Amino acid sequence: MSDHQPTPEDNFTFGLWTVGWQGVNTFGDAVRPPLDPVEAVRRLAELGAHGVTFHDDDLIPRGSTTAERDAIVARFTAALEETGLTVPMVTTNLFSHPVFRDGGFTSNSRDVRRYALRKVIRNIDLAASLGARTYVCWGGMDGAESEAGKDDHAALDRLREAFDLLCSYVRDQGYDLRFAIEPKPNEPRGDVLLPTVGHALAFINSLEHSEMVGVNPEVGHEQMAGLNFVHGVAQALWADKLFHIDLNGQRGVKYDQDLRFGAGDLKEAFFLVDLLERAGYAGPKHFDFKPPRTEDMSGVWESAAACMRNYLILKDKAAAFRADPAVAVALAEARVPELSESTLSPGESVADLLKEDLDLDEVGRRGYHFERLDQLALEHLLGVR
Ligand code: GLT
Ligand code: MN
Ligand code: MN
Repeated sequence: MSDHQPTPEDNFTFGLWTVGWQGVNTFGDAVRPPLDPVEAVRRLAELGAHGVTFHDDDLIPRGSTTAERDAIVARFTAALEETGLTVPMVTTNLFSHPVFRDGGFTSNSRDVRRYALRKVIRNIDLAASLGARTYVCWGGMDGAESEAGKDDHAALDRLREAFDLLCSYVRDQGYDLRFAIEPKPNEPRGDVLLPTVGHALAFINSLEHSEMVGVNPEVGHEQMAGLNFVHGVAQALWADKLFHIDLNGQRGVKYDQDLRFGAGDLKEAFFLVDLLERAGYAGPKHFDFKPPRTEDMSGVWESAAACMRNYLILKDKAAAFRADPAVAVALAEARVPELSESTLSPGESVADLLKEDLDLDEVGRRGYHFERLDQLALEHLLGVR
């Protein structure tokens, strides 16, 4: 039985903007002091994390000179070397500055779109130099409050143009880097482009180098749209597109809560961990949460540690569920393994299919006993089995 203490082998990662969130929101001022990225690196390493991620502006304040930038990167790199923490993913801030008020890659202003691309390209160079393998693109400002001001067809064309250009840049440089699109239905825009995993997957198929682009689904973002996150992740895995994942918690259809992982919909968190572990997902398990404004810095670190601990607890619970003989019986009674059999046997034809008949009365009476299975899952989660 593990003690649920994370180690770097667990591949847990955190954004600088998560533990560094000062708590500024629409209604409230900052409640916590700025967090030095080097302090974040040291504390995350002490807690057992594997890596740290950042937006360009999280590490290098806007307006820094080249000399200042170099000094910041050197100091940060030294902290990484000292602690062994890695940088598996990097992303770009295309949302805070007023120029991005109508988006980055899809702003109606062509000069803003060109600036957004330059900002990403410069940060891709830094990402590659730090050994990052994934570059996340969250286009939170790429959207609209009114259909009147946005030509969606043109916006999708511009989005495709941006990804085609970024993919060819990465190829030309010979970087070992893939992109992961992060969907979100709304916030900060009234409606965001590519609002769900499904929209993103369909868009990716239209790209010139679609093999270089996957998704970075976030628990709360699908749940904000009332969707089942586990189903979204399952489809991303099925499409071989789960390049990265943002783990956090959300309670229902409301603003983006970014609770610590495990808070919010605990049962969906259980089935998510079950899915990721059984699928052998080997990418970073990245926590994108916001420690609530009620917390001081000690509460921030407690909250970060709890994200990892909850994942490991759920991993044990899910493994125990799968190993339970009563679950094996219930799965068989629920005909779950039967879904993995192809519907037509090899060599069978449509003619063979048409020959058959089904006793509708008898098969219509068949119960599936999913309640038994679900209750077994719940009892494992509740710790009574
Ligand atoms: C922002 C957003 C997150 C994204 C980050 C990546 S920034 O905090 O709410 O979901 O993952 O740009
Ligand atoms: Mn979020
Ligand atoms: Mn996120």
